[in-house]
Amino acid sequence: MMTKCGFVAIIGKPNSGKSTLLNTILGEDLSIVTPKPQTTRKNVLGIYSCENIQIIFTDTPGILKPRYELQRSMMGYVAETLEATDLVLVIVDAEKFTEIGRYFHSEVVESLRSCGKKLICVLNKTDLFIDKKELLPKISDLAKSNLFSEIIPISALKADSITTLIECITKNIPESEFHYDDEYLSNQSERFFVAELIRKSIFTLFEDELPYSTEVVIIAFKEREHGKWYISADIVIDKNSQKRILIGEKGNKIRLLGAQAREEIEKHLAKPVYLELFVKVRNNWRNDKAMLRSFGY
Ligand SMILES: Nc1nc2c(ncn2[C@@H]2O[C@H](COP(=O)(O)OP(=O)(O)OP(=O)(O)O)[C@@H](O)[C@H]2O)c(=O)[nH]1
Ligand SMILES: [Mg+2]
Repeated sequence: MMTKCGFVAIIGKPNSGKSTLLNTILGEDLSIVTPKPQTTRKNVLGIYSCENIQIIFTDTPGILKPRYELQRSMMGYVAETLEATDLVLVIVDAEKFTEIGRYFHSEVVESLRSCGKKLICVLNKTDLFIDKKELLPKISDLAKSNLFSEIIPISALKADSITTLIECITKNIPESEFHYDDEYLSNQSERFFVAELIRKSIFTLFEDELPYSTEVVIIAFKEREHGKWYISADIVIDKNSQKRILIGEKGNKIRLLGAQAREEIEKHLAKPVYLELFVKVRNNWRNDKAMLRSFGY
């Protein structure tokens, strides 16, 4: 049987719904989603296999102008992904989009134009429009930009037009053997996904700067045949003053965080888990290259 297999990058601005789209396509909460921008910090690989088609998606951090070293390496992931891909999905938030020049910085438009890859524009969040006619001027502006070979309106959240998108991707990937066994959903470790789930709980429980100045490092990950798996993690913050907020009155906040994260992790691993969290202060880690390297950036 003829098989097709290709690498597809998912790029776009923060909060446009890249991770939601990946999860909807895979039917699994693989990449963390929160209402806050800049949730995704590292690439997340997700493998879709169906009959004779395999699509290897890379979800990337949202495109932004870097202010920290951390954000600079986040943008490094986007650039790297663009190089090693067969096809690029550019996710555009239909609610925020009016015209291309206002939506994307001109540098972004130029690098899209010169990247030499086929670009498919995915106009997301169409569920927010009761009158779909309001999408027409947006689609026509996107078409006028001459950047995209196709423009596909979808709702990642409501799983609207996902089949159309998959068909369009399938047309644009090469004939090839599968790269991965069709049972794999990702090639990334459980440790990575567990750290992401703890980060997700931090993003949902805390406001303002705190989620952005926090990193999670898995210290121990012990799988057990019988009984609970043991996982311990450091929550790294960049100022001593954040400790009080993270821990809360008599430890109520960190307990809540632990309980919420443990629930998510148990769901993900389908195993009972004992989770221990430690708070560590690493001053200004977001601008410390050596520290960032040790965190895997
Ligand atoms: N109404 C609506 N909301 C959506 C849709 N897709 C995503 N969202 C919401 O948009 C927010 C951001 O979604 P994410 O998937 O985390 O966005 P992202 O592009 O991965 O964001 P970063 O990782 O920060 O770059 C979440 O609150 C989602 O529920 C959609 O199709 N419709
Ligand atoms: Mg994301």
